[in-house]
Amino acid sequence: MAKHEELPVPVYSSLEPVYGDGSQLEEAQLRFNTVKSKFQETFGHPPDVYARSPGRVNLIGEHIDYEGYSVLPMAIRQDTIIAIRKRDAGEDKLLRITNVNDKYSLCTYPAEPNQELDLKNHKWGHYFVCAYKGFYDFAKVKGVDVGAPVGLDVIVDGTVPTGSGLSSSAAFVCSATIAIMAAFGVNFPKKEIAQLTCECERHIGTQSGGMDQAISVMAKTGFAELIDFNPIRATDVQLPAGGSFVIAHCLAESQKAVTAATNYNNRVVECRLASIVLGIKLGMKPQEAISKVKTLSDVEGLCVSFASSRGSSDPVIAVKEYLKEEPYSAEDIEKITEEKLTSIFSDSQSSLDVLNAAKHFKLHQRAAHVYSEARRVHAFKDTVSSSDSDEDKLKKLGNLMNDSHHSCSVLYECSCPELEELVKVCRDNDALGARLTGAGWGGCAVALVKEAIVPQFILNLKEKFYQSRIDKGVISKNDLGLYVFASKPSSGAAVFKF
Ligand code: NG1
Repeated sequence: MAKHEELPVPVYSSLEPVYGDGSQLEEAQLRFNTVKSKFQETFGHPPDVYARSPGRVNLIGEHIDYEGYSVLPMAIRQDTIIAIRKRDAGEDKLLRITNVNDKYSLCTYPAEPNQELDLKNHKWGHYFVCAYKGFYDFAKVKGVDVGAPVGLDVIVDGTVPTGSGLSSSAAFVCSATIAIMAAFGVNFPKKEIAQLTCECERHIGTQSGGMDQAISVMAKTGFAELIDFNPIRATDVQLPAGGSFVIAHCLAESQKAVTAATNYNNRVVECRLASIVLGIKLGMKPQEAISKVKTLSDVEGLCVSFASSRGSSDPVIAVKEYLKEEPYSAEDIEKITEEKLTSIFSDSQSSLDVLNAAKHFKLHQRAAHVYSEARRVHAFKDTVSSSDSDEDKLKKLGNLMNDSHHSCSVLYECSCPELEELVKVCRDNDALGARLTGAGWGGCAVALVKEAIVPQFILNLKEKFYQSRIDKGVISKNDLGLYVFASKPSSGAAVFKF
């Protein structure tokens, strides 16, 4: 039997295979009905086809996907639905993108796959254009003739909260890419779509690692997935019985695309610099390191060899030896690389933006986080498949999540005061472990909680974290269910043709 990542995205004629037969189905039916009638009302035609792709919560493995390391997320039930119609050749050649939520106004773009996105003027519709550009690039590479560009009518309905670290952007980009593919009558193996959608999202200007798109496309109901990269692969992970993951928003929004130069992309650049410096310190010629070393995983072998001379297999030993704890200035690094940083990154405008904005670079801390977090992912997977009792497994998983948070907060500095407060409230209220999830700098925390105490745990969070915010008018009491909820592993992307 073909592995599931080798299969194409499933095409269904009813909602049940994705939404089950309970209250989730009812809710989904309502959403699809609204999408269909709004489509007809706006564009004067029904849609040809629908796609949906879910958000995700990352259980462990933060900020290491772009360094080539495995991560361990699960899909959540919140998703993005897209309805699409390919316009006839005689109609306007425009991409018209609207949303069920009036907060997002109609966006119009030319049906031109080579258009440049105006990244300084960020619009929600840009994410659809990322998918559109990526689809044409991919079709070209695959040698698939999809004909001359035609207009597309599109309606979007998303339930993944934005800026929350639950990957609303990947749910949107994946759903859009799959909807476009379905409108053009093509489908590809899921692992290829996972790769393609990751490249799509880079058109928005973040140097995205690929985890979110991979899980959104390849998720399976009932399983978390260990996602490996180069090549992309998903391995089912059955979580121990008796535990539940509660997702809670700290109510600080993390605007990843807008803050890329100082936050997300900054860390990608720091990791690259750390890996080049490590490569040079461990014997590579500066020129060779600059041209060959892209990620910390590229120099892990050298670090491990060094560590073995000290009786260890931990690459962090090399980090401690060769990267100073004090922040590096650009000049400090240039003395080692013998080349200007602006020249090393000359082919990437978003990296040059990082260099422009950065005062200094914390190479030691970032590398120590990445190597230690990569190990925690495997410890998590090994714990799940060990012969320990479920109770012991849950305890160990909780501890790994706590260690991960500490590393994100102290070494990677991607937390914020609201997340710190929320994680503490989770732990003070009997979570086995709690950590920020996703890129951080706002957004959600995920807590591992014994299933039996979930309702009480959520009530405690309401009282200890959310009530004061409700009183201040930050959120309304009625919306609380959007900000704190328990989540089970849900299914991945799908196409619907009714
Ligand atoms: P968020 O911002 O939570 O969707 C981002 C990246 C991931 C990964 C995490 C950090 C995108 C689309 N996603 O996730 O690839 O690097 O941060 O682990 O950029």
